[in-house]
Amino acid sequence: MSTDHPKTPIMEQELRTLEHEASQDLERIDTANGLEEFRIRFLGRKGRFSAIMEQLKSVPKEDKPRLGQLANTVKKQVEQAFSDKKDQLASGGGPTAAQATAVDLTLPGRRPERGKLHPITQIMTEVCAIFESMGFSVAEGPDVEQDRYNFEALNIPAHHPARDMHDTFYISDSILLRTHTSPMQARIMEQQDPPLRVIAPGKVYRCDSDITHTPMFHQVEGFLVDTNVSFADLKGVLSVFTQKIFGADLPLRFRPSFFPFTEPSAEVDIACVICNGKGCRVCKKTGWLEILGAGMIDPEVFKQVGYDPEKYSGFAFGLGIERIAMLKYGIDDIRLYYENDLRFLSQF
Ligand code: 2NM
Repeated sequence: MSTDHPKTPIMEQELRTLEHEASQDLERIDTANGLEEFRIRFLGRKGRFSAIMEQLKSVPKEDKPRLGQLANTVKKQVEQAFSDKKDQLASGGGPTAAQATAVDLTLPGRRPERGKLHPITQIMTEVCAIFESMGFSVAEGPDVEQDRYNFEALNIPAHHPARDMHDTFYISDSILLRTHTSPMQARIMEQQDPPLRVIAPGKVYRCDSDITHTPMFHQVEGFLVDTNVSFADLKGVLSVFTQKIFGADLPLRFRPSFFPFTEPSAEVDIACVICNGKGCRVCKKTGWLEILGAGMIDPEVFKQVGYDPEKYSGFAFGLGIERIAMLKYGIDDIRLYYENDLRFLSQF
């Protein structure tokens, strides 16, 4: 409590002003000379503090302890600020020791998030690598194709009912988006003579959309042509492939089927990878999953590309990458692969 002695409130006011001015002055100082001037002005023998200490002698006795304490506190603060500033200038103007320790430098850094390949790209790469390990080479061709390579050369003439299976996007009467990657194989057979072992990976297009179909999807089709190629060779190659992509000793099943470009043709099933053949939601209680189509190349295709069907035989197969990815990961809606949702994609 202050008394009504005139000097007491004035001194208190003066101390507060001094504190404020000192801190403002210090902030502006950026040279050692400036700092020395500051010291003389505030803390020196004839400085502002000495003057106040002098005045302190003449305040009433009952106010002395309180004002003395206040003067001491303010002086200590100014001295501390002065010494911090001195350190700061000495360390080249960087942060003071107090400022520097305000940040915890021992905290771990923030790592940038790593991107990764799309699951379809991953499976595509894996499938190609397996066939490459069996001596197949990889050929890529145009997504926009001629009717001739997409259909005619593969034994699907105009008005053939098999065209209905393909839900084709036409660009003109004779130009279309390829509905499979086999046009590439017709192109290769037209240009090169057997023996041939080639796979054609890539995007294909069909006007179809539901939980198991998207209008664009990925296929890998492959073929092998030589003398004396048999259905047993096809079975051997496909067994190696399914074992490598789904796991060893997986039972396989060949079911008779029809494709215009192969005869005989088969659809190939693997024992359900989800329930191990017992029957579940994914295999619709059958215990089997269809994973690819295959067959012995139809002599009619050989005639179209100028091979002698009496001399050569071959097999071919085709598989959908999205379908393999769905079975491998137990995904029941194909559209999830194309929604760009990182919560989904980052799991693979
Ligand atoms: C399949 C099923 C069966 C196939 C045939 C050919 C070609 F061009 F060599 F005749 N390439 N791919 C083929 C055969 C594709 O996909 C389900």
